[in-house]
Amino acid sequence: MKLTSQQVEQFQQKGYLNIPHRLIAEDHLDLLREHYDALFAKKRGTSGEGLRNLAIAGESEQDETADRSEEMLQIVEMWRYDEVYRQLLYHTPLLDIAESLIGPNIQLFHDQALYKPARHGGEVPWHQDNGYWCCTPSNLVSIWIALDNADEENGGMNVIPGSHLESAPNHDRAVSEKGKLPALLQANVDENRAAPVPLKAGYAMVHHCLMLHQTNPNRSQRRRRAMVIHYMPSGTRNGKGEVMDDHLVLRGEL
Ligand SMILES: O=C(O)CCC(=O)C(=O)O
Repeated sequence: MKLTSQQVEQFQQKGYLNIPHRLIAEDHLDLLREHYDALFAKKRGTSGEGLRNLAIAGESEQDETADRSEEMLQIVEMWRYDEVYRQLLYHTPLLDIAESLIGPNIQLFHDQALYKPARHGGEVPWHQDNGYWCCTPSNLVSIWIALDNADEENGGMNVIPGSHLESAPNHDRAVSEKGKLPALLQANVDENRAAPVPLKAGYAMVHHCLMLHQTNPNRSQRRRRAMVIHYMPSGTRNGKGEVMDDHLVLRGEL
């Protein structure tokens, strides 16, 4: 289902949209959760095989004295490891939303699973996605899918509405109470402007790559599993100025 013109206008003004209709049916959600858990279980304890803990606090991610008690676990390119996640890239309800916002020629920038375990799930400080990516033109959109109910208690998404239309903030290396977070960036924001975006499992939000957002630590008894797919209009250039013609074309053409 394409977005209505009102929804597109809302996205253009606010930089994000809480999609009001369910995108992932219950049986599909069960399958995604099962494969998600299996992959995280398989990769737990490995290093250099696609699983990262973004919440490591220390001088570097390799620093042996770093604090690893918080976990903001990430697997990038889930689709390369698992057929169910490869198929998710072509899920019509998701691509319809992307097409409504970036047009008919859609490539995958990348996807990622972002898992905050119960009780010790780490934070993701305020940032713009393009603060990491430096893509041009900066027209990428991300669909962030809740695989569990995600809210203020377990590290759901918070946003600064309209921030994608403002001048770009500086991003510095993030610092938490436990020290430097070598894997993460951080921008200064006026938190009085922040708005939570609670989502039920199977629902999603879409955000612009310049819209500032953040997630809190998960101190609840509930885990927070999320999956995000980053879409780009064909022809987008990476931070080195190269057209990414080797990335998957999900709909339309290069
Ligand atoms: O899932 C999270 O906690 C952070 C998500 C995020 O920053 C993103 O999708 O760009």
